[in-house]
Amino acid sequence: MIWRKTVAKKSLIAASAISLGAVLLSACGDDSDSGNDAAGGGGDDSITMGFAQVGAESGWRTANTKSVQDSAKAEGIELKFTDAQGKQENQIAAIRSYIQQKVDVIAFSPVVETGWDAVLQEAKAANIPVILTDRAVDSEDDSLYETFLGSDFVLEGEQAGQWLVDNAADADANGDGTINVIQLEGTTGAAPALDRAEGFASTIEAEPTIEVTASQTGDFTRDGGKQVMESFLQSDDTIEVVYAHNDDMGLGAIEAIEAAGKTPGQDVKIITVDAVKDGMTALAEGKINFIVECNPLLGPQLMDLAKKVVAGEEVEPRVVTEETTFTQEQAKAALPDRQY
Ligand code: GYE
Repeated sequence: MIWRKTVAKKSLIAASAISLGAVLLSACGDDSDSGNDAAGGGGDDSITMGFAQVGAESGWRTANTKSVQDSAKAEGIELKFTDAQGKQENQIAAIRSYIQQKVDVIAFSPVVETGWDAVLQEAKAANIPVILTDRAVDSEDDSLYETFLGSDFVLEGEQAGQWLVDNAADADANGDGTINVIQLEGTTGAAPALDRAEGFASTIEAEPTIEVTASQTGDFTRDGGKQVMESFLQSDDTIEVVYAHNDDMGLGAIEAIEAAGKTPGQDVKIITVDAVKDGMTALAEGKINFIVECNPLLGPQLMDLAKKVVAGEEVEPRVVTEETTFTQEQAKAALPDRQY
């Protein structure tokens, strides 16, 4: 999509990835909690944030929620938190209620990319700044939010695809010269599902033996991944690779693969995104082959940005989180210190 490409470009020029350490340091040195009463608030200096979370669909989301809650507490920011249970209408209702309550700043992780302009116009009219966290919106009007803090999902898809290109020969379990890949997509219409599919597809083009033969949403849940994988396995006995848009769906697929009498990680190679503890454990055990990290610990950066926008300071329009990738050996080394 044009908008996303523009932002990606903008991010290369304008946004510097803030390292977590630097943010933590600066956050430690600043406990001024400056409020912007023009934007609402209770007339004192404390900041109230309304946060509309997607839901609790995955290990990533659980870690993200905890990070936001812990960081708000640490920074003395009053957090009003809602869980939209995966429904856009619930998120819109939560944002409207934050506008009514005249919070100082609204942050949310949009469940899907489109359909936000009306409610964001309402926040703008009420003079309440909005921060997009984790997922982007698809809107022509970038004056509707101050900044977008989160990962580069296209890059994540590219990294997943690159691993497969590099390991193509190894993935051809039945030795017929083609690599039969199935894709477990995230929530339909969500930025990470669209972008992870796009990055993967454009990268595997480099290796014509790789073919995505089926692709379906598992809604970022373990159960969803398991069910879709079960039905794929019933209709196709030649699946050699699973590319799952998150660990949870990959873990569900592992259950289905084992139930079908196959060995995940060997008969069927598995690539996922997130690198939460359960995913990293399966990677270290050899059941997953490669994980692209997506960092859920956005809380410290979010609170830092919130303080700045409430104080009327300029912030970068795009803040990209730093992340890495893990092979099985790297997972073994990283697991003991993994926080989530
Ligand atoms: O990868 C997935 C979660 O938006 C980056 O949402 C997030 C994604 C994450 O459900 O596990």
